[in-house]
Amino acid sequence: MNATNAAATAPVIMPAGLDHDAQIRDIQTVIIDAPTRRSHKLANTEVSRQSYVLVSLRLENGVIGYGEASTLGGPRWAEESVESIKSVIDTYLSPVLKGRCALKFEANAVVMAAAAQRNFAAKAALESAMLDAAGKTLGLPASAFLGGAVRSRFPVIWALASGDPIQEIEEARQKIAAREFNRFKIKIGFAEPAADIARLQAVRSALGDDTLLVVDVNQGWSEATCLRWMPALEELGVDLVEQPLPAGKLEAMARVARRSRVPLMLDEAVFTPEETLRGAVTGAGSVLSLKLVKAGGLFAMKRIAAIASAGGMQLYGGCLLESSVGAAAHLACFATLPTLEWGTEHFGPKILIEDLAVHGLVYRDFEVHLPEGPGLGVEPDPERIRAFSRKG
Ligand code: MUC
Ligand code: MG
Repeated sequence: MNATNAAATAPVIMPAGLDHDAQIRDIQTVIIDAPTRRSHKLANTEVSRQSYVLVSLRLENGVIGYGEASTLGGPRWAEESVESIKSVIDTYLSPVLKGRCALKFEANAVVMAAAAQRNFAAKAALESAMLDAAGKTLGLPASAFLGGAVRSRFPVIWALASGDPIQEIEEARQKIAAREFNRFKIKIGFAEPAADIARLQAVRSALGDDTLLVVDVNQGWSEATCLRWMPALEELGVDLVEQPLPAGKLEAMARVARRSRVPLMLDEAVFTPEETLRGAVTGAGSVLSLKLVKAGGLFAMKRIAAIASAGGMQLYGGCLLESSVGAAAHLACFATLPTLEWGTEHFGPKILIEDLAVHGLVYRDFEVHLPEGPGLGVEPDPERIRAFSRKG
């Protein structure tokens, strides 16, 4: 027998009792609609309530792990909605996971992949809950299962997305004064390009040339619009332009990237490892936004980050307005990446009027901190979960 076969047939040894204690006994899902401090506008949607599916996964030892799946405007940002996520988990994923050991993360991912195609947000929420439960059982942070943290604080970006430059300048100034955020992302693509550029000009001159500015077009421009307006973004000293073109148009985005002096970031265009490889090979972007709703889990997200890095891309810790529960899962993975050139944009907990966690993430001196403690290091607040859970 060669070494590979020997490894495949060797029994998996678990510490005494753990295989039984860490068995998944029950999985519950609830849809949450949490009000935001202001309306958040994107090229393809606008939200004033942020919707999540909260997963509670109970082990045989009584420990409960939590995971969160975030969406933006129903199935508008991506194809999953909270209704579909809840239904896929309840109907297809929970039944195949129940009775399995929560610590067998990769094997559980294989089982989920066989039970449902794609549905990445649903799978990521379940894997987050497994990591939370496993960490609480063993007294380890979730990051320990991914190789351990190489950083515990992240420079953090705030998104300006009301569409009103006066409000946005005021909001940015408040964030800087509170020493929470001094880097900004601006959502464009919902107005005529000339109006977007005028709005950007106002924000840029109010915040000064040194302020880091990312522009997210959310697929709102064509190649022709890019040819006409990218020079104006360069002129304004924009640091990064995110997903200007529709997700499927990688070659067109590569042509825009070749002409641009501002780096382009791939977001909606890249979910899977194969799409990551293609994004790198075509040269469609030189930065990748990492999100659990795209990757389908923390282990997969780490693999995608490695493919992107190997292809020459820089990494950006993306978000989908998660609460501290979902954001903590992202940070657990981002903390273990050898490089994370652009830090993260996990501002979600701060845009909610009330975060879903008891003690949410800490934002201090323009950085967000990796929570300490076992598992994800944050606990949902039962009162708020009850208050914001969808009735009926
Ligand atoms: C996106 O496309 O990046 C993340 C931040 C934000 O403002 O919108 C989301 C989605
Ligand atoms: Mg984006």
